[in-house]
Amino acid sequence: ADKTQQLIRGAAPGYNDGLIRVGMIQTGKESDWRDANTNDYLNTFTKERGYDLIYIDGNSSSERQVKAMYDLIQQKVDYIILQPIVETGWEDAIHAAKEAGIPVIVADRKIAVDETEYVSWIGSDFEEEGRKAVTWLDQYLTEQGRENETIHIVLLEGTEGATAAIGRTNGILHGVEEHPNWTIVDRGCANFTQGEGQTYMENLLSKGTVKDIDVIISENDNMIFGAMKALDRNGKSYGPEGDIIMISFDALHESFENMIAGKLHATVECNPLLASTVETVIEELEAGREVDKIYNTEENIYTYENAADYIDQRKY
Ligand code: GYE
Repeated sequence: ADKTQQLIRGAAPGYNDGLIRVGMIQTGKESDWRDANTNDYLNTFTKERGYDLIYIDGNSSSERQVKAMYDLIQQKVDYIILQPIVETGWEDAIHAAKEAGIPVIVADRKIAVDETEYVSWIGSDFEEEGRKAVTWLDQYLTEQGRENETIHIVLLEGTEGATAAIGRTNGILHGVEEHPNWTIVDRGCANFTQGEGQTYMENLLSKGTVKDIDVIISENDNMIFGAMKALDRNGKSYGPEGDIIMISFDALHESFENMIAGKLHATVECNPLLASTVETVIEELEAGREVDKIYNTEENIYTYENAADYIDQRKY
């Protein structure tokens, strides 16, 4: 920040230190993706780099997140970064920030409010991620000569009402609809956590209602790691060296290890490193320039066939 900006800033007494005060509302600690995302913010918005970061962990509670927004407004921060758990329930809090003249930058998941209420949204095209997973499955089954077989799919879903879950589910279900021989034999929410992924799969296997599982699609890596534990305990084989086709999302380093070990077929990349784009938006606003409404991240899909080529470059 230049001198003029430093003088304007810090209206609240005691904060006239020239730092840009940024309030950040995080979802919680539900996954390894989330840890990478949190660390990225903590490493970007440092005092050394000119920021005073007020980091708030939402503890997986939407109410807590909304309350945090009002707290930050009261503290008169310069910017609010919002990473919402769910899309709904934000109208009043977002509007209050706007009235207070505090720019809100939404990142990762989205909020269901008019787009004039916030500055920008930075994140992934989750529906496209879902489509990538089914496109890969389609190709793989064809390669295996199984394109006309009945394919029984279990879908492990992320948090209800979260953009990442809504988008991925939509992309996946559209793909399933296009294949009359594919059928979802079971689907349910495991909140993006490894523990719930394991419990969900253990319950499913112990109920015994689903006889055939050809594919498990999990809306993040941690839930599939949990599912793997449940499969192990029930003596079910999976991955390229086993029976069940395993697909997940995020592309964590641990998933590359699993793909190399023959336990995971494919993972759709979702980039958690959003802080530098958020910072760019703040810098543009500081300079009085216009910013885009949407910044999408570039993403790939990785498979057990190419995992060894990429594992060394993976940052999270
Ligand atoms: O896939 C999951 C995390 O919102 C994109 O949330 C994010 C998702 C990510 O907990 O692992």
